[in-house]
Amino acid sequence: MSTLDVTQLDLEQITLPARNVEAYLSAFLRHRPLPENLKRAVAYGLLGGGKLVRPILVIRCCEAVGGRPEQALAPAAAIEMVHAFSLVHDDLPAMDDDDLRRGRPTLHKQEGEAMAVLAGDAMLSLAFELIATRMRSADTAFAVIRELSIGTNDMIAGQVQDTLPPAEEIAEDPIDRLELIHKNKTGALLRAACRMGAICGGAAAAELAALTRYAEAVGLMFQAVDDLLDVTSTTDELGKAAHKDADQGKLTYPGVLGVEGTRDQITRLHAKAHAALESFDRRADPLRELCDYLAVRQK
Ligand code: GRG
Repeated sequence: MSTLDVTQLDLEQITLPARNVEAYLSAFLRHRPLPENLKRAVAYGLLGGGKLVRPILVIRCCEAVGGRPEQALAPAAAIEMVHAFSLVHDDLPAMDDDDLRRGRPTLHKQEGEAMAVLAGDAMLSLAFELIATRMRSADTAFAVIRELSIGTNDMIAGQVQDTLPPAEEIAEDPIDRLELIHKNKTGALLRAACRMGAICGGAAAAELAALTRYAEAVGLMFQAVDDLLDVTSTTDELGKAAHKDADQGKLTYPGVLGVEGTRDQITRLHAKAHAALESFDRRADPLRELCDYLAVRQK
């Protein structure tokens, strides 16, 4: 994997669905009556600068099982709202206390703490409103809401395990503990994204199971890369504070496995994600390429 060169990947092609999702979110916000200052805050936290990895996964998983991208657009937009909510709340002084996100001031720095709390709250509930009001099939909407609510709650559990560890020890071995936290904090939403997309595309049980395996490997890999970048990149390159994990005494892949060990782990997880897609045809190629990109991303 380390031989893979990010400049050889067709990023335009891989991220194609992202622009539709941004346009969809922007139109949804424009038409949804809300106080103007709340709308501005939600738009600031939600649009412009994110990689839109989760919505891309939703749409590409839908396509991998034979669905059309439009079938997955509302769920794709919804999961980006949940993700944006988590970032806005994570940046608050009561949590990570960050000033910089996506290369600009965090929402609470821009609009104040109260508005950041409320905008995060609004994004979370607007996500579910979007699915419930925009999806044609009530059965699919129900299944998608099930996945997104479970994913969101597992992500919150992961945040608690990471930042407010429960009194009972969640795992003895540091690598088990690390994987449990990241499976929840980062992995749960990526897993929900893949499952939501697969459901929208009408996946068979075996396809859903395979895409879940893909998502779980990509989820851990995503975090291992994130931990590595925190150590190896600058704040300017990342658009958010670098070297924060070690400063906060967080359990990280480089902290447990070292930098080289983390690179090996990324290679293993990358192979695992590809193996999960073995039974899929060319319609899963965008998922293969996305996995390649996520292994070598620089921000
Ligand atoms: C506050 C409920 C609550 C949860 C917070 C998202 C999160 C959980 C914490 C943020 C810190 C962190 C390192 C989370 C792991 C997930 C992660 C790497 C998020 C960043 O996602 P990207 O890289 O962000 O997809 P962009 O900016 O591209 O959208």
